[in-house]
Amino acid sequence: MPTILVTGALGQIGSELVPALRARYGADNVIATDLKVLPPSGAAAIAPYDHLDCTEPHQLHEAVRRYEVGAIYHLAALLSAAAEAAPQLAWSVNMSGLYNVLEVARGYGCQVFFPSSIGAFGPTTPRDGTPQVTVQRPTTIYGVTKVAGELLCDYYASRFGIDTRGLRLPGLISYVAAPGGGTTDYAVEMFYHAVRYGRYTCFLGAETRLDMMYMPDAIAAMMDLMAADSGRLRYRNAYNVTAMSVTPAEIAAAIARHVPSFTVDYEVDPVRQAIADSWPRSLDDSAAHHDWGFAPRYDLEAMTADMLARLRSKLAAARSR
Ligand code: NAD
Ligand code: AKB
Repeated sequence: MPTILVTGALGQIGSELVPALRARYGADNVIATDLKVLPPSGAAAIAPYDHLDCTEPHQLHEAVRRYEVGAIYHLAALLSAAAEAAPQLAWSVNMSGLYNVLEVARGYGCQVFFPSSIGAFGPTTPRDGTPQVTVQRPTTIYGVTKVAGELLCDYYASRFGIDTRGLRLPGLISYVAAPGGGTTDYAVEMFYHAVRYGRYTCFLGAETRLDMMYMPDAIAAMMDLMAADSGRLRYRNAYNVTAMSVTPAEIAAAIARHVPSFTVDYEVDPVRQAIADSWPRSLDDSAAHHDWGFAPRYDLEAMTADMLARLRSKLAAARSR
């Protein structure tokens, strides 16, 4: 069993991916790393944990050498809204970080997982049933780094034989860790606010339709793709995946079936609305179903019931401490 290294492990995805990888492959075989420096007690709680800045190549080389890493899940990045607020930093973290990961993978023969995004598409992409192979001319710096990242993974696979694998993830909804500056964060916030306050002010318009997925399906997809038979994988840049295509109004209505007094009003943030309006409304993920058996379990109703139950117990436990 080769050791697995996760970058950006303290974020929304890493907080659930690391425990899932450790449950499957053993705690000592999964090294969590992030830019954040944790106090000794925090680092001990999620050991093995190391501080690692993916823009510093020597730190990556040292970690991969020391732990004899065979696979890297490279999660460290700035998300769409955060990237738009700091485009130069986004280029550095998202592009230099990935380049450094691919170079160290080339040197040590590591497998690499790269999370692309629906943000890799743009306003000239077909917005409904967005094909696996189509126009990709995003208008955000986040999208530019995701398309370039996809192409770089493709290049390292064909030129150097590196086993790169990727997903074009939709907005992810989860209850363990807060999202980190994305356009789809509204969906997570809506659940928290429904449980805490019974009301929410949404920064996207009510009818803004985007793809979403519940985190357990996303974690399963990442791990299944990495374990898939490499001979079946036609795409080394990233596979379209989705579980639902929904609007804020539809999520609000699903929550209201469990929290009847829940209300939502809308104060549109023009920056994030423009980003959302440039993204697909629904992806065609048939290539992922065909090539490696992608099969999400949660639709909007199942996700809403589970999310509300989990959030209620999480918030109750926090109150009783
Ligand atoms: P996040 O913002 O929650 O976490 C990112 C983590 O990266 C943070 O813990 C941060 O401290 C760390 N980080 C930032 N700069 C770093 C650096 N220089 N070196 C090392 N670590 C650094 O993000 P997330 O939601 O967990 O997303 C992880 C990946 O998945 C990103 O590439 C993102 O683009 C992609 N993705 C996420 C979603 C989603 O909805 N969450 C959807 C599509 C794609
Ligand atoms: C974001 O909104 O930036 C992310 C994503 C879909 O890539 N959640």
